[in-house]
Amino acid sequence: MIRSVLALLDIRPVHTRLIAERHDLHRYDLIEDKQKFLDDMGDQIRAIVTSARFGVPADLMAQLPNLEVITSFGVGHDLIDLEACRARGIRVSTTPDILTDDVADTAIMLMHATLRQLLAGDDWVRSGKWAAKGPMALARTVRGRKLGIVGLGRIGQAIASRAIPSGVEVGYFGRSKKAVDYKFFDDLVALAEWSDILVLACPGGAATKGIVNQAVLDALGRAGIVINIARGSVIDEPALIRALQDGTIAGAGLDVFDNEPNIDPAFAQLDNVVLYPHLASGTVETRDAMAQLVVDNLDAWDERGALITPIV
Ligand code: 8YV
Repeated sequence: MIRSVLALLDIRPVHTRLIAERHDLHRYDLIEDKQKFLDDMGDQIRAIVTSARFGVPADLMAQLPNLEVITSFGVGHDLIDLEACRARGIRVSTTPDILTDDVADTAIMLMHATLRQLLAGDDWVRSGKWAAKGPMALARTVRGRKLGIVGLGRIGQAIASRAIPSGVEVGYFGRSKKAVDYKFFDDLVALAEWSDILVLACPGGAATKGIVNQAVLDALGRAGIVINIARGSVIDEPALIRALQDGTIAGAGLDVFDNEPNIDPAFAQLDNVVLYPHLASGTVETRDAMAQLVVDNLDAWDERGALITPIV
């Protein structure tokens, strides 16, 4: 038994119960006096259960001197200081692969919903405009468009393989050229200039903060759309909002934002965006599989001191 596990959230009720049955579990999110808990119990905590959304705040990590392992529910690790973990010998696991399909599906869903004006169409039907005014204005086809993917990792590649049958040409920007047939760009502005649809599928964190800036949006142009299933931080969000307001780009489909869930209210005023509440991996099946992998990582650490899907 790992003495003791600190969970920052309920990953899934069944799986949280499994952890509680197997380990001495403390639910940090339910503890009222967190500082007292840390003062009393901080040195007992050997493992953290967190998520891509919560990460591990530096001041919390600093108060857990005997922390050995962090198991995160999600694939992004931009809110966990991996260097600090390495320095302290803390091992870290995430839940890769099992969420790739659902996240890629979400990118494709947002792409079609944005281009084909799904929300305007829904409103056209519901509000009675269809009966009152006749057919809605036509949308634009996806076929023949150029799809630029920022970050051709597992999720980026899954997006590409789903987009190709829709008749798009794929290009990508990333740290390195990959062994794929898609067009490689070593410059993000050049990718945006080439693209009709720019899909962000790169990790968040300092290395990608604000890389989709005004120059990139200008290069994407008036008919261009942005799809973001990566992190809000990848886009200079004020620049994105301005570009959507003044027609610098045509639209956006967004699963992620700065300051979630208290996002900039300007988004709700825009009729050229499709907004989704950071739910790309949010299916019962995928979230259950992710939660099971968190449980399995904890057990593997407990039983043999090894993680199944380590990143550190
Ligand atoms: C997580 C995510 O599911 O995996 C990631 O990086 O952003 C999401 O898929 C989410 O953070 C879980 O809370």
